[in-house]
Amino acid sequence: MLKLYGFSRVNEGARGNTRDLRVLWALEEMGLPYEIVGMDHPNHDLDSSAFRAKNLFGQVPVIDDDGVIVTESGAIVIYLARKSGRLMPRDLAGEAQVLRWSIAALNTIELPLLAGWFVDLSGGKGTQPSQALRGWSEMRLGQLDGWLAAREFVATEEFTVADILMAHVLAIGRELLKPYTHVIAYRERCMGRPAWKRTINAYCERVEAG
Ligand SMILES: N[C@@H](CCC(=O)N[C@@H](CS)C(=O)NCC(=O)O)C(=O)O
Repeated sequence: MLKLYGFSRVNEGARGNTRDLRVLWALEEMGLPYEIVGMDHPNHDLDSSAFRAKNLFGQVPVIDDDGVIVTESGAIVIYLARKSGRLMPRDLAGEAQVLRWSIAALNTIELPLLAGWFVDLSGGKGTQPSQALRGWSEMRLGQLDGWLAAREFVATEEFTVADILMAHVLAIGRELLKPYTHVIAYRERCMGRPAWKRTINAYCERVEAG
């Protein structure tokens, strides 16, 4: 049975936003059977040598699919899409669009949003680097808004794993999103899916704050 290493306890600020949710959401959409190996972050479960042998960075999510270890949320959801034949076209051209937008989510969009969030959280709010990162984020969100104006989903006409990654990444910049109405509508469209609602509800019941 496929094992997903995800949080069972994590600090209050991160709870509900952690990247294991990307994988849980994908598994729920695909209907693949799996079991969760709960990791207690405050208890330093991620620092154990057994876990570090699976992910040298000591981070979740990780999957162990009968000995196939995959880390990195983007790589995991793409692996699961290929395994299940769901949430990604099977033809090369369609798959290329999913790869393109998965990498755009994790690099072009997540990078400025995450860096800006981190600088502000670390006491840099209002500083020149914080403002520069905000400007960078706004530029990318404006460009994405234009792309989404005439599209239901980001990569293809159907919902794909690229949408899981993009919708989840956009949570980081929630307060910056306000002017970008197409981005907001897109995120709501993705997060309105029954599989996401089941995923976040089960996570909130299971994962403790600590
Ligand atoms: N690039 C990785 C990042 C994973 C990551 O940042 N995981 C966080 C939770 S969202 C984590 O495990 N943090 C605990 C730590 O770094 O100690 C991915 O996309 O999977």
